[in-house]
Order: sequence, then C-alpha cells, then structure tokens
Amino acid sequence: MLIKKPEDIKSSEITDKKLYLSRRLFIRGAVLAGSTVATGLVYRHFTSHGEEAQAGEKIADVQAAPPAIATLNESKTSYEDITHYNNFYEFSTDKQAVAQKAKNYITRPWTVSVEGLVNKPRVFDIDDLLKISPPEERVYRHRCVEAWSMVIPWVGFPLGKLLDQVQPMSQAKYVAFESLADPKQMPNVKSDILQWPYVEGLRLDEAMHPLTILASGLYDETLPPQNGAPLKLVVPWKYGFKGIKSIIRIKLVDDEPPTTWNIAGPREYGFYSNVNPNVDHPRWSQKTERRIGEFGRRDTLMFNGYADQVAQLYGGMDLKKYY
Ligand SMILES: Nc1nc2c(c(=O)[nH]1)N[C@H]1C(S)=C(S)[C@@H](COP(=O)(O)O)O[C@H]1N2
Ligand SMILES: [Mo]
Repeated sequence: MLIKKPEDIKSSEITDKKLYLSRRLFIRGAVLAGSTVATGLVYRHFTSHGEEAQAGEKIADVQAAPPAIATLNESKTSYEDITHYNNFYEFSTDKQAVAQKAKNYITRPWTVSVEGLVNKPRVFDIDDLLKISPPEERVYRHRCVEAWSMVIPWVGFPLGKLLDQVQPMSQAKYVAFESLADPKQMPNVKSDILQWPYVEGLRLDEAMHPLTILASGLYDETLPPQNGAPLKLVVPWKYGFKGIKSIIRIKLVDDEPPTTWNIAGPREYGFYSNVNPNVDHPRWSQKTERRIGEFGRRDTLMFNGYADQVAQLYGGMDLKKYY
C-alpha cells in the first residue's frame, strides 16, 4: 500500500496533491491501528472511574482516578453539519458561509512557534509537530456559548505532549495561543468586527490535562479549512470559542493572557469559559442546548459532562466570579 510512515514525509513534499491524499490515508490507518492498542486501557479506566461512575462511588475515589477518556453514548453529528455550521470569524460571521469562503485557504507550508518561558523554544514545521505523538480519535461533545452543541470525532493528540518537548520553566503559569491573521486569505481580517489575530489562553494545568488536545483531523480525515486547519485546540469542557483555530503561535507566560472574546465583551466572556448550566450568559441561557441534527433541547451538563475528570482543577474557586 502507498501509505507513508510519518518519518517518510518531508515538509518539502507536502503540497503535492498525491501525497496529501496519502496523508489522509495515513491518518485513517493510524487511528485504526492505534485504537486496537489503546481501547482496552481506555475502557478499563472508563468503566471503573469514568462518567458512568456508580452513584455510591466516593468523590475521593473519582478524583484520585487517572483522567478517563470517556467513550460517549451519543450519536456523532454528521460530517456535513460539522463542516457547514462553523464559527470562524476571519472568513465570515455567517456559519453556513464559512465552508465556501475558506475553500481555497492554503495551510501548507505552515509553522507553529512554541516559545516564551520554555527551555527549548522551537519553530515546528506542522508535519514535524504532527509526528510528536500518534494521532488518536477523540469523540468529544462540543458546546458553543450560543447554546447549540455537537458530538465531534476529532483526530489529534494531547497538547501536553507538545509542551513536554519544549520544557516549560517553573515560572510558566499560562499558555497563550494565536491564530493566523492573513488579510490576503481571510476577508474579515481587514474589518474590525474582532481584534486580530484571534487569541486564546489556558492555565498551564488546563493545558496539560489529558483531555486537552491539538486536533489535525476530523472523521479520520485531514481537518478541513473551515474547522481550523491545519491545527486547532480542543478543550471539551469549555465553550467552543476557546478552541482556537489555525494556530501559528503557542507561548508560555507567567500571567493570564488576553483572549479575543474577553476583549470584545468582558461582561459576556471571561477567561475560564467553562461550560456551566448555572451561570448564564447575558444573552443566552446556558441551562439547555440544541444538539445540531436533533429535535428538542438537551440539558447542558456541568463542565459539558466532563466534571469527573476536570472539576478538581477548580476546587475552591467561585465559578460565578471566574466565569
Ligand atoms: N481563529 C478562530 N478560532 C475560533 C473561532 C474564530 O472565529 N476564529 N470561533 C470559535 C467558536 S465561537 C467556536 S464555537 C468554534 C467552532 O469550531 P468548529 O467550526 O470546528 O465547530 O471555533 C472557535 N475558534
Ligand atoms: Mo462558539
């Protein structure tokens, strides 16, 4: 078969159309191969400590458990909906128009600079970055602050694996992320609807959490432009806007970094942005959500259903104040 191993792929070859197709196959092969090895482990953690932990199980047991990669019992949203209902304001504020406007978006060659308070700063070629850790499928809930949701099968690897490579210094407390802002390709970057480039941030412990991934694929295929190619952040217990797209820079810093939506509306969007049905947004209740492709509404779950794995990150914090 013509599937190339990642170490065979040179960045100079990447724009070649044929290779692009074989990359897609490579991701698919790796996901299938990876899942046979990893599944047993995931299931074991999940059934003893995961989301379906028994009612009588003590909180202490749940908190001490290794974070589980939950397998969801919810249907995946269709590929069509995931790729045609997008927020990517650099291209359009009309969710249904993003796919068409981003159609010719060029994402090779591409570099990601990982810098700041680290011992080994490095500018990664995207194809070297994607070799750091084998691609894994992660089927996650996605909850937008606009009160709609999806279930998305991402392909990616934990952000922590990348951060390990650059060795954060002890002064590093937060991680700042930056998107590409290219006025030649992205029509809205010439407008002032938001401040560009789009920026986001996480606390370092949130960034190192095993549920936090960098995604480069979707439904076993290379991430399409409209979903944030070539690399986006996915933090499943936070509102969708934390999932910054088309990342070019990741900087370790000692102070809480600015975030695009907090700059645009500080009363509406805080730094943490954890999914929380008990803290309403001024314009949208966060108690329920519309699952794209379903009728009716669902109750929104605390931390988007990932409370067992992440609630301990916020012990003692007033989540109404730190929204
Ligand atoms: N650079 C950038 N990243 C972004 C956005 C954006 O406008 N620009 N929108 C955010 C919002 S509001 C959401 S809900 C998700 C949508 O991701 P999806 O289209 O892959 O579902 O991307 C987030 N990341
Ligand atoms: Mo969103």
